[in-house]
Amino acid sequence: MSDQTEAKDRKPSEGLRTLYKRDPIAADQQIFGRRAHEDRRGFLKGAGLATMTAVLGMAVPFHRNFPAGLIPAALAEETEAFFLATKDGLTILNDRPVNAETPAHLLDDDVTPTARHFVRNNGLLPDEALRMSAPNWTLTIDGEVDTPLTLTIAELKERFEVVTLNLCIECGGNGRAAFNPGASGNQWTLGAVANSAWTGVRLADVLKAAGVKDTAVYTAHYSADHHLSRNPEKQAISRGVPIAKAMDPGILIAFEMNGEPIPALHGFPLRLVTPGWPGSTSQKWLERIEIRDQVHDGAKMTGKSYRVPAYPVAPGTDVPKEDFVIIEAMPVKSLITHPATGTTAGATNQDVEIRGHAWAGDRTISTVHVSIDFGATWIETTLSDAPNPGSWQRWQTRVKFPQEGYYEVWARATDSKGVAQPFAIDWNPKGYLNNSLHRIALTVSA
Ligand SMILES: Nc1nc2c(c(=O)[nH]1)N[C@H]1C(S)=C(S)[C@@H](COP(=O)(O)O)O[C@H]1N2
Ligand SMILES: [Mo]
Repeated sequence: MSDQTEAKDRKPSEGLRTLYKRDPIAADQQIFGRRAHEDRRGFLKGAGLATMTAVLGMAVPFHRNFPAGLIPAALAEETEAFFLATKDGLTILNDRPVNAETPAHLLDDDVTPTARHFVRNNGLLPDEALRMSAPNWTLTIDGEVDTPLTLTIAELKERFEVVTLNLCIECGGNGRAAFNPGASGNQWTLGAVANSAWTGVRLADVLKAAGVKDTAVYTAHYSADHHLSRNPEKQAISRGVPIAKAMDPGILIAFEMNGEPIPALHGFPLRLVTPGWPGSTSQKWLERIEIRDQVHDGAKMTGKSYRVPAYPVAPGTDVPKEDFVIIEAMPVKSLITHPATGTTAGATNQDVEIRGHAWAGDRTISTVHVSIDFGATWIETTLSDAPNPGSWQRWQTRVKFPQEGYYEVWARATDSKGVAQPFAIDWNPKGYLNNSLHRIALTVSA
């Protein structure tokens, strides 16, 4: 993919122009994933055709004449707030690293469009990687295997069955903002979850080809992004899964997202997608999977990262480190994606459609109920089957509101083992796994 194609496909918007003014390094990383220059002046000096085209959103016929260090006049008057060029309506939590979530009503599609998929980066995008063309990218499988493999993406496609699956990725910290006492980390509200269509080969098939030894215990995922410090000795994140989970045919080594090469922000050109487990197990910019004879100890595997106490604790409890366990499957959860919270649902006794999605880690959903009377009574909704394991499930129903005024709609999903979403948060020190029920506010007119 050339820089030019990328710029054209991504239709950089006014928001991006603003970002270029405010923070060219962050903007450059978002588009090209390469190290930008030390300041805006330097950035513009070094800007080539691709950068100018991206910034302006169109061709620049006389770009060769553009004086170094000058800021395009089209950008001079921009005053908008920080915005991600390739995203549609996301809330930006952080720009270094980039973290952005999606308001619930923008997650209404069964298959989440790329522009609405949340972004969670622990470090900085790979630089060389994105300029490197995908054909040269390789994935190495080594460690406790009979035959270590190093394969290009073309070889992966040739040797293994290519499948497309709708897969739900949710960040382990989704919902953290509601914790009290609060927990440090990204203050995700509801929208660090998405269900895009991913195309790739099954991790299990590749591991079988390498021949996993009896000594295999855990995977270790390595990628090309940078630690925030840019210290090459440090990794932004390197997590893994138990070998039994790695053999789950639902996990993909993916090279396409929604029918296109995976965008830079989401792991171009290769990533893991491990549905139902914390998003951190879905390593982006994937270069290597080492099979280990013990639990992985990479960045964000140890300490309290992606771990919860082994037993329920009261809010605010100081739990000793050794009592924490690694989060595996994510718990049952649902979202109301229509109507949008804070809107007028319609008039008294009018039929109002309420709908959303539900998902449950390695399980499926058995029922979703909604309440419009603050939980006094519950209505069972119509639930669709998942198109494939690992996808969220659509639920919907129609309700009538008996009189004008303020209402809340509450949704509550129950999984295939009979576990339902809790009413209140199951508190833990790092703010993970908040699957308490989703509530929206609606007004009904006379
Ligand atoms: N290499 C790499 N992979 C990564 C991350 C990262 O920072 N670097 N973040 C992880 C986390 S915590 C989550 S929740 C998901 C988010 O995927 P997305 O940005 O495509 O939504 O990517 C995971 N994979
Ligand atoms: Mo995450």
